[in-house]
Amino acid sequence: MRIIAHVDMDAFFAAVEQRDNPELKGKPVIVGGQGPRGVVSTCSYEARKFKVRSAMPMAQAKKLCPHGIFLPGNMKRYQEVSREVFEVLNRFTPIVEVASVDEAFLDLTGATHFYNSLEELGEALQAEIKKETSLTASVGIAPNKFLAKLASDWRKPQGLTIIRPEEVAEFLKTLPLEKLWGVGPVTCRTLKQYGFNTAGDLASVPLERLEAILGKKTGKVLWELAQGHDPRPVEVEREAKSMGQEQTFQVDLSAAEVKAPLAQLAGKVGRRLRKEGLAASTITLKARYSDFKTVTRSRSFSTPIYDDDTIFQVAWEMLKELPTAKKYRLVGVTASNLVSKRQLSLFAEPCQDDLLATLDKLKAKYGNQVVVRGREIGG
Ligand code: TTP
Ligand code: MG
Repeated sequence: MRIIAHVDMDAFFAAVEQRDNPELKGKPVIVGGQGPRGVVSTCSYEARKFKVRSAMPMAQAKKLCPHGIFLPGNMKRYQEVSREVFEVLNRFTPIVEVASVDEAFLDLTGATHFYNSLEELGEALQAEIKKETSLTASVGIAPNKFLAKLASDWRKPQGLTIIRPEEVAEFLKTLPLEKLWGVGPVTCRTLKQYGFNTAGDLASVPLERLEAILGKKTGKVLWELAQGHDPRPVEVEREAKSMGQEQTFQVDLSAAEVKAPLAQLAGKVGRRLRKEGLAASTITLKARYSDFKTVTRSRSFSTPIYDDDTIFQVAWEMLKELPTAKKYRLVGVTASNLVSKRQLSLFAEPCQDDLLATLDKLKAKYGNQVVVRGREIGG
């Protein structure tokens, strides 16, 4: 049997702010976009008493908690602290999967014999994180990832919840469907129409019944989860470290002629980022001149990006800064220092996101040429 832990930092962005500025300790701190359409990224537990929540419009948070301390957030800082946390986790096992900026899975199967009990192991994780970063974490320990994540969420902040194999059925019996991995609002509504309300309800019918309602694939996955089964391994490097696209030209091109292909490359990189739900803190331009000399230029941002326009603008500016008389054999655009987009609600632009999603869908269905932006054909 495997022993999997899920570690989730408490009120992460807000806790970092409170740690870096002790005057904020014990106060309702709300981190999020400050613009008219800004949303709450997260808030301290003091602010949660006023019913402020992640993803809530900032204006609403201000009404609920007028005396709160509202901060714009500093992604670069949170990523630094995040790395400190992951370093601590790596002392317990090399099998650490970074699930988000403040969340990780650990396969501790081989580490348990150093401890007298799973409680002791969980407490050691929390204590070591606290000692090194002065931050608190909630920890869940269970036989698989699905259950470990449920467990870390069970009691927050500073919770430690252990689900032993013999406790799994009891734990799932009353678990609302929404908590099952991959159950979105649509699936949830469908299942409720058939009278299912909890994981226990799903577990109590034959597999074929769920396959008939949800299709073979989804039906099986959910039925297995409802039994408390989750075979997924802890994957050490789940996220790509970078994603890039490059193009070699039939004939060498001038800077002006490179503009259109560069825009197409930026669009491809943007689309891949969005498909994976990622955003890039760094964009790198690669250029090979007609004499085969190759140069790269990089630019980093504190607000990670994922839209074609910005990726293109950044790459194009870097290209314009290269010596003007050069001709190009090849150009490439690479996105790196990737973060998951969920961490970015701080900066989200809903309208732009809707447009991008629609364009991505069209291109996936009808091919890259279905919608072409002016600059991609030299406009
Ligand atoms: P969470 O772990 O979901 O939230 P949290 O750590 O702030 O609070 P807790 O775990 O104690 O409930 O997310 C981690 C960070 O990701 C969070 O600090 C801010 C960011 N985040 C967003 O930017 N937008 C969101 O909608 C959510 C849920 C999180
Ligand atoms: Mg958290």
